[in-house]
Amino acid sequence: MKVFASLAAGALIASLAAPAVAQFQRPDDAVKYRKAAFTVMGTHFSRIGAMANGRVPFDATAAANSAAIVETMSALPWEGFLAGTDKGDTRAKPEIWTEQVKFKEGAEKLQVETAKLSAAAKTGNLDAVKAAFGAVGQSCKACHDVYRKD
Ligand code: ASC
Repeated sequence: MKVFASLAAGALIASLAAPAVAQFQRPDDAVKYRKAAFTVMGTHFSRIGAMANGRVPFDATAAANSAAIVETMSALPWEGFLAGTDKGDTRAKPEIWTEQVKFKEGAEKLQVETAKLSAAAKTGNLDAVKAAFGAVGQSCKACHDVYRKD
């Protein structure tokens, strides 16, 4: 038991000390992961946008479902921004890695705003959804303007 406990503790320490890249098989997998998260987030955000802009009728249940997905997805891309993954099939600008504090602030701001969007969507009030949708969109855009290549 003692041996098992020390092995388990050793494994835990090793996993905590492991470089972030160990979370992915290859750096390219980290790029794919963050892009996948953004794709799912953008898909569901656009569905809410279509309702907020009156392009499709407001469906409160569908909006709430999409908003919950957007909120969940907004937590995910960030672990994919491993050091060195500004290369390859990505529009991520190198400034992400030289401005980590500012980048993290943007990521956190997005998560705050998507939580508000999800709360607004649960009320079923279209005006509340519109306002929260706008705030999330501004948060998306703020980072894209600075940290994403066109
Ligand atoms: C979207 C989407 C984004 C944001 C951004 C908001 O629907 O895919 O990246 O909104 O355009 O400014």
